[in-house]
Amino acid sequence: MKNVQPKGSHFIDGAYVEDTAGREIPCVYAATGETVATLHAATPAVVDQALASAARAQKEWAALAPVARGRVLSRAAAILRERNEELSELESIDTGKPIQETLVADAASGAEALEYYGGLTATLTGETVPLGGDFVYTIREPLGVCLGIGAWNYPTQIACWKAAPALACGNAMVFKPSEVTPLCALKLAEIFIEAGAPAGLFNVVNGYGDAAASMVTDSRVAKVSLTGSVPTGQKVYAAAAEGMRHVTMELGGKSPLIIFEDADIENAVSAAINANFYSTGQICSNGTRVFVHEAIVDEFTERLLERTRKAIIGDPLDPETQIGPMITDTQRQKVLEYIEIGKAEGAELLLGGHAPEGAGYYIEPTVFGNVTDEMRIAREEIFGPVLSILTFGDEAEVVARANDTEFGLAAGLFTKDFTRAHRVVAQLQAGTCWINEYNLTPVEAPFGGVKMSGVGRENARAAIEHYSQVKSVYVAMGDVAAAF
Ligand code: TXE
Repeated sequence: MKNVQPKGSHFIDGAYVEDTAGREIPCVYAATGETVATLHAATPAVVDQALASAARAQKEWAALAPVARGRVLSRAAAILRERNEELSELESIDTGKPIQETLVADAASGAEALEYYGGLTATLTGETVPLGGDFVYTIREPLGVCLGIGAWNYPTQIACWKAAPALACGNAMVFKPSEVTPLCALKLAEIFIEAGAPAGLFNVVNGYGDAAASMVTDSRVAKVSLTGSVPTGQKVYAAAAEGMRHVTMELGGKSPLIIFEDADIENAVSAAINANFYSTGQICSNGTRVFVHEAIVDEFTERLLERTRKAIIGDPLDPETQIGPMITDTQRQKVLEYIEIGKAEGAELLLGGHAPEGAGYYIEPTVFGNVTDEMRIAREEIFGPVLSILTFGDEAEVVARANDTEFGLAAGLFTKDFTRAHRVVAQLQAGTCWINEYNLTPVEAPFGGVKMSGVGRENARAAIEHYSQVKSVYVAMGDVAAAF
């Protein structure tokens, strides 16, 4: 294993920073259980240094011409692309995701976000509102210092999805990665400096939840964007409310994937595979409740099992590997418990369900049949490679059942009937829907949840609304009327 120990645990004001007084953060390679790097959680002094330098850099950054800010983002995108191979390898070590995924889905997706917002930066303007003589003009202003808090499934992508729109709007960002994937965001911080960003504009503070919590309520923080679980989202949202801070919450899901009787079965099976087994099932928008019309459920299930049996589980750094380990042993245990719950609830275990012998936090891709709506495996976010097949008879029934969840992140459907596709999508309670696809999240499209899955939107122009505020300026062209 190559040496991945960073020069310091944090990246602040343009340089690596270390404070060994902070609690240890072991970075464990999930494929072997080996500790590949040891970092230290941020102490209050480190947190203070990060916020102070971000506040300083934000003023300098916001004073630049927008086109100059955009150029820095575009350069950062180009560097991510040039280093894609090296960054993908690090991502695979940090997360355990297969290299064949990380080569196309992580630094590459981060680069797209930076390209998109790099181009958008100089187009962000206010408007003029005529009032018949007097007029109003608006100024789109940055919020200030934004705090990004990341989950462990997509450390590079999450950092870029938050940083790119934040910086485009003239903000600075302090990013707190998940404690189980502390490595990748540090590289992004290096790249921003190389791309010409002022020192302090994008700082990385590693630590546990308490380090992030201490920043959520700091008076220097104007906005908090979290990707994580619903319980953490509730805590962070409530804490941010105290100071009336802006928030974006990208939280969990239990999304439906509906396969109608006229669907193209091979495409539907491909989508179900992507919606459940990509990144070993550790994706918030996964379509884990696969509703299949009763007329085709046997054919669909047979093809799904046939194809899933061929999945290559193995070393994430082997280009042949399609399924890597879970992120941690704790997460694997949680998933194994859900598999036991599913069996006890009467679901039929059709495939997998076991943790293979040997090192690493592996778990077989698992398929349950005969799942019913009230089972916990159909109601709770498992966050692992567990697919549940539920059957349905008609459209109104499946729409009602698909919506019968506290979550609302995503939904997908397969049909050749376009009238039905649009009719059903209009009724689905989800922030992102796919027709005859699943889990594609291009930067050009807004992404985010409804109900308990979150508030705000990432990506696209929609994110600009969540990283800026509008000032209205009334301009009088005549005398002031007063009563006396
Ligand atoms: O997430 P958390 P964890 C789900 C998934 C998983 C479970 C727990 O089901 O099993 O969540 O994972 C920081 N104030 N998802 O523990 O706790 C924390 O340090 C401020 C789904 O990793 O939500 C980390 O950086 N910050 C999800 C981030 O929040 C706090 C992706 C997320 O941690 C904090 C990840 C606090 N009080 C997990 N407590 C998805 N749907 O995408 C923790 N953090």
